Formats: sequence, structure tokens, C-alpha cells
Amino acid sequence: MPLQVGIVGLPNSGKTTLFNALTHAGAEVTAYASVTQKANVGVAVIPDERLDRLAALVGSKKVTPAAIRIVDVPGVRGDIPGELRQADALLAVLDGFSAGADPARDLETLRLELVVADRDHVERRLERVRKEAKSGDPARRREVELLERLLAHLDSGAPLSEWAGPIPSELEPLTTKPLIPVENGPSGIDCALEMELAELSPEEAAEFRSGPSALDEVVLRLKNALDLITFFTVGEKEARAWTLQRGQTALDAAETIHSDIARGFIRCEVIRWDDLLACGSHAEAARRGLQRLEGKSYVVEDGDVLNIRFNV
Ligand SMILES: Nc1nc2c(ncn2[C@@H]2O[C@H](COP(=O)(O)OP(=O)(O)OP(=O)(O)O)[C@@H](O)[C@H]2O)c(=O)[nH]1
Ligand SMILES: [Mg+2]
Repeated sequence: MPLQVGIVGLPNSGKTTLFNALTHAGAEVTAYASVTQKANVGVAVIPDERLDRLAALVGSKKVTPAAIRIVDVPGVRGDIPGELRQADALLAVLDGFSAGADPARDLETLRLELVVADRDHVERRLERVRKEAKSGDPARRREVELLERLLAHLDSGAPLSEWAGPIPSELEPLTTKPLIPVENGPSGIDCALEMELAELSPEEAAEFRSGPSALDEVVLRLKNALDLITFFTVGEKEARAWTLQRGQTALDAAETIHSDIARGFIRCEVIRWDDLLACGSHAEAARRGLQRLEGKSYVVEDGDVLNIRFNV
């Protein structure tokens, strides 16, 4: 399952506008979208200048950056769509552009809505498990007790990120997910402008901005919140960046690229990206002893260039 980020926000805060800016997907932006509108799904590229430098070194024909899946759902007060429960992190879009905008207040409102959504979710599960517990199953009874305590916690207005004990994994709570606020407006990120710039080439878009894209900053904050690292595969055909969660291994890296590569994994050649640039080629890096051979359990580090040997 690829990692996924959900966009949340009050109605008309600019969620779909931010979605379009991040994914270049061109989804319809309308004031007061109907509740029946479907979720938008797209991918946001993770900017990484290391990849461009590696591709230039090797002369790769194709450059493929790593990406994060983004889901945008219509803003419906009091009814947070279920798709968001599968998200690994949430982006909170706050209106900072309309007359009387108050992003700090909206963030509080949104946090409370997420708590309420989790509260209702726990209550529904409690009703179901209570019925099942009537048969006397001790595991179900213990779950009823736990859910009752979770419900009391949420009733006090606190998020489940502040709950110290265990949480049943089937619950998929919203309030344990990292929540990254984005103010949409002149004192934050001008999402409407960024959406227009998303239709231009990167070079043209850069001419409009004085500095780096504020959206890159958002994506990098997501990358940190998800605790992602980047590794590279570099060849003449393609230079590509991939992500793993920190602590994942060379075998996980192989699986990310292709399940066949994981199945036939023999070993993995590893060079630090900056060593490869400094040496100018894989051969030179190997000659200087900067290329290591690692096995399946090697914990991949951010910036590793991997060449996985496999047979199928
Ligand atoms: N002036 C201005 N208008 C914006 C900005 N961002 C969004 N809008 C407008 O606000 C309206 C709603 O934008 P959307 O991106 O559809 O908002 P949303 O949060 O997806 O809305 P729902 O999905 O209906 O909850 C549209 O008319 C946008 O053009 C902005 O930065 N500045
Ligand atoms: Mg929308």
C-alpha cells in the first residue's frame, strides 16, 4: 500500500485548489461543491535536487522523482469521509484569503471536528462490539471496556494522539495522524496562484516566484511527518528516486521497485549519492572502496544509491 496523504479543511477553504497545485491534476474547483462529489486522487512529486545531479552525471534518458499519493475529499461539516481513515498523514487547509478569515480559529474548529469524527466512530464500534460481547466472549468484553474508556477520552475533547494506552488497530483513528496546517492566502501559501502556476512548465513557474516554491516546503514537511527516506536507482535509461520509511531494509527497497527483484534478491551494491558524484562513476567509486555490498537486512539510509543484483 503506497503512503497516502489526505487533505482536510472546512468547506471552501481551498482543499481542491491545493490538491491541484500539488498534483497538477486539474480537478474541478467550485464554490460549495455538492456532497456527492467524488474524492480526487493524485500524486505530488517530492522535489530532490540530488536526483537531477545524479541523472546529469550518468546521462539518464528519463528522470523519475518519488511521489506521495494525495486524496482530496469534499469538505462536509460534521461528516469526515471514510477515505481519510486510510491516510498516513493529513494536510489541513485553512482559509487565509476570504474577508474575515481566521486561520487559527479554523484550525481549532477542524481539530475539534476530527475529535468528534473519532468519537462517533468509536461509539458506532462500541455499539457493535457490545452486541457481540453478549455471548460472553472475554476478548470482546475487554474491547468494550477499552472502547468505553476511549469514548470518555474523546468526549473530553482530547485527540487520540494524547491517549497513552493501546488502540485497536481496526479503529483507524483520525486524531493519531500527523496534521500539517497550510494557510491558504497572502500570509501563507497562495494556493490559487500555485494552482495556476501548476499549469506552466517548472521553468516558467519559477520565473513568477521570487524564491523556491512554497509547495515544495509542504511536500518536504509531509516527507518528514511520514518519516520517509529517499534512495536512488541510477542508470542510463532512468534515474529514479524512491521512498521507504526510515528503518526499512534493502529487501523492502527491492519490493518497492518490483516484487520479482525482491524474490530473486542476491545482494545489493550501495554507494552514497555524494560519493558517486565525487567519483564520477560507479566503477571509480568501487575502485576507491566506496561501494559496499549489502544483504537483504541492510537498513537503507537516506541518499543511498542502490544497485540490486537479482536473478529470476
Ligand atoms: N481569492 C482566493 N480564492 C480562493 C483561494 N483558494 C480557493 N479559492 C476559491 O475558493 C473557492 C473554493 O475553493 P476549493 O479549492 O474548491 O475549496 P474546497 O475546500 O475544495 O471546497 P469544498 O470541497 O467544497 O469543501 C473557489 O471558488 C476558489 O476559487 C485563494 O487562495 N484565494
Ligand atoms: Mg473540494
